[in-house]
Amino acid sequence: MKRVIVCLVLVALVATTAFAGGQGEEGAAAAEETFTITAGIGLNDKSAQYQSFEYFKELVEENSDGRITVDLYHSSQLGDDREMMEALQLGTQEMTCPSTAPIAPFVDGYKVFDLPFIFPNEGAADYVLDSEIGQDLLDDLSDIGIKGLVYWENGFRQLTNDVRPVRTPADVEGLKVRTMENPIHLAAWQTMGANPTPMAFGELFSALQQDVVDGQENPWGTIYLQNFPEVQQYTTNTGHVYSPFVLMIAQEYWDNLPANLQDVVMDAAEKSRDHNRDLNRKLNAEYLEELKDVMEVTILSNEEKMAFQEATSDVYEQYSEEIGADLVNAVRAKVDEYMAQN
Ligand code: KDG
Repeated sequence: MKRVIVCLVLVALVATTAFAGGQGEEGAAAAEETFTITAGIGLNDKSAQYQSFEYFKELVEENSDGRITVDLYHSSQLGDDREMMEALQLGTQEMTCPSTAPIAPFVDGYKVFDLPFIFPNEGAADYVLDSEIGQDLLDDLSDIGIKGLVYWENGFRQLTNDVRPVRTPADVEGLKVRTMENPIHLAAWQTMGANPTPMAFGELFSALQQDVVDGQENPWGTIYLQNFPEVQQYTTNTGHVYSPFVLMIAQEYWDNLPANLQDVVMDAAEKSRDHNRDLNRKLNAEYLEELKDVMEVTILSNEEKMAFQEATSDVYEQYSEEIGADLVNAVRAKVDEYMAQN
């Protein structure tokens, strides 16, 4: 009988300890704070940019053991690039990924990427963006309450319009071209004799449809996936500007993330950068082929492209001082370094 009582007491003790232990773990888990990242972009959910955000989400949620949830929004559901950056500053949204052009009104240095033809190819762009020059510009965002994580890719921008095929700068004369909200883009189209209008991306399709503007410029993937061929007949591989994307997060939110979760986010940002660049390049090439079936595509020779480069070269002088001549020269030197090695 005594033995039975001892056994019962022991069983009760073990059960109580196990329960208390379980409760302790649950208690600790409950005490581990969880986080939500609300992220928005302007492009639609078929874009390489959205697919890269899905990859980022997967990595972050898995590697944080569910402590961070990423909620994604596309098609300017949360606003345009400028509005979403302002939301990061206000703390009402955590992440976005704008082109560098709409960042330039916040931080002058970003204008360097808007100089026409500054990057001869994607390799040179990667080389500059992933160097100290690119990192310094990411760091400069902390002055406006934003942490720049890495550069993704929007890509080389190509002209579309609904008036005529464009083969020379003279063909651009008088065209009403929508540009991103950036003074250098405006100046470049003005020097070619066009009539540029800055406009948020979310308004672009209906502006083309209603003939508020005759044309616009964006990479092949965007032209195809945003259904621009429905409202645009002609496109030319002007490749006049390479648009980087900046993956960014609200500085205050970042500062409040525990260090191990900051590592998870940074690691996912870097992995998704490589994923994004590969995917974007593959899709841009594929969509150019698709576009040939639905638009009149003009492919310029290198010489013909040079005419566009010459026609826009005044913009360098006009803006060098504002951007910082040292920065412009540093980017050019870095591009030359890349071209000498490749
Ligand atoms: O998601 C990115 C878009 O918001 C925008 O940056 C696309 O290149 C773009 C444009 O023309 O506005």
